[in-house]
Amino acid sequence: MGPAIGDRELKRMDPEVAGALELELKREREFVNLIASENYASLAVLAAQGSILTNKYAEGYPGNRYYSGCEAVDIAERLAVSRAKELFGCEHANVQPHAGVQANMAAYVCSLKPGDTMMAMDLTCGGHLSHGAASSFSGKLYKAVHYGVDRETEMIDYDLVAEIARKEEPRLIVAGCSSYPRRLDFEAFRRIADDVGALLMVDMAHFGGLVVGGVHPDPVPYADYVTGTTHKTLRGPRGGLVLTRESNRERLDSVVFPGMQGGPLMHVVAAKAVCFKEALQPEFKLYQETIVTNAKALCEKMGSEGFRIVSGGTETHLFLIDLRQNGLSGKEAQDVLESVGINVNMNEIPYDETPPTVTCGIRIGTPAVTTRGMRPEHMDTLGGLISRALKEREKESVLADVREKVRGLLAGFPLYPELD
Ligand code: DSN
Repeated sequence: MGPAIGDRELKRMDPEVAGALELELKREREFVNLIASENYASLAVLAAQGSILTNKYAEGYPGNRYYSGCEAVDIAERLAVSRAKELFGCEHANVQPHAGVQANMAAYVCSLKPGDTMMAMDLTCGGHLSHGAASSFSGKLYKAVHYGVDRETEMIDYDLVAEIARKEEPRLIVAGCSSYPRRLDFEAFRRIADDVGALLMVDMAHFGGLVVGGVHPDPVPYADYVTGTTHKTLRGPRGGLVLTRESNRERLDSVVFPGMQGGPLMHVVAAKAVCFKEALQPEFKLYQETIVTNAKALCEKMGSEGFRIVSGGTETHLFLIDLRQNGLSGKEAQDVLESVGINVNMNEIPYDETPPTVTCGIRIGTPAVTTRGMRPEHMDTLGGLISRALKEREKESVLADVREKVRGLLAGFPLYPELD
């Protein structure tokens, strides 16, 4: 019952899918992954996620299910809930949301009626689609208003957030982002929410691991609901979770099931329990600290190479480069870097007017390379290679040389050697 990648039965029964898994393993090994939202789950997480628990229906909650035979999955879910509570120091955790958007939806349904006003970070300034973007359910069901970042500093101006809140009187304020490189001030958000009688939700999908590691402020004491994902900086299975106070427990649990979801993905819930156990180990704190020092080191290197860093730096696991002065779009930069074995993602920069399929910037994050074992000195090398590839992108000989050097760098950081 190991991870599916090594499963002989899969190769026998479905060589095409087995081939896709093998191709993905090769790709993950041969590329430097700087996509800020990705990571490499442990073999223990993969084993739980690729397990027989996928067979079980378990609508309801431990001890109170709509199916018989839930003894084993109850153990897994109770472990996941109690470990999440210990990890984040919260009163209640719901570990059933299938993903981050479902976790956000649960917090919205708990807090809002259709048509109510919610206020969140603007998409181009670092917010997420599910924070009220017009194309998302959140922008269709609720009246979404947004705050952004200051055009000069490219950081949140909390006085301006307060001013917009007083004008719009939202029922819910959302703090959280997917491409904002600075720490969030939850005390300020709480003050603003209290001032206008709003609830406060924090979406820590990106920085949940940093919170555990003590390298990002902790939202739990301030927020009514904290939502998150387990597969980014937390390095677990693809999934979501919601934390709240005991007084909101019944409401939240009934909103997730039967309100929004049917059977929970018990194999994923079990893998979340494993992820939380890993995150409770002392070395996880060091891992999170290194993610941030790596991000700072790479960001400084890119700055010293003459690239414009949005907001002038980073305090988290990610940073953004504004490429307008370099004469290429985010999409072009993403493609050039992919051609030399480096994955980043094109990303809008604050007040970007290009389509999201083009963009003026790229987002760079260090959770995955840190899992792979890289340290600040490697960020210096990597930054030099990224810079050379982008600046000399027209010269095939330079790109070939960079590609070779990327391969050489990765040789020192084997990935999933046990899966051979
Ligand atoms: N797609 C994720 C990210 O890359 O930030 C957020 O859902």
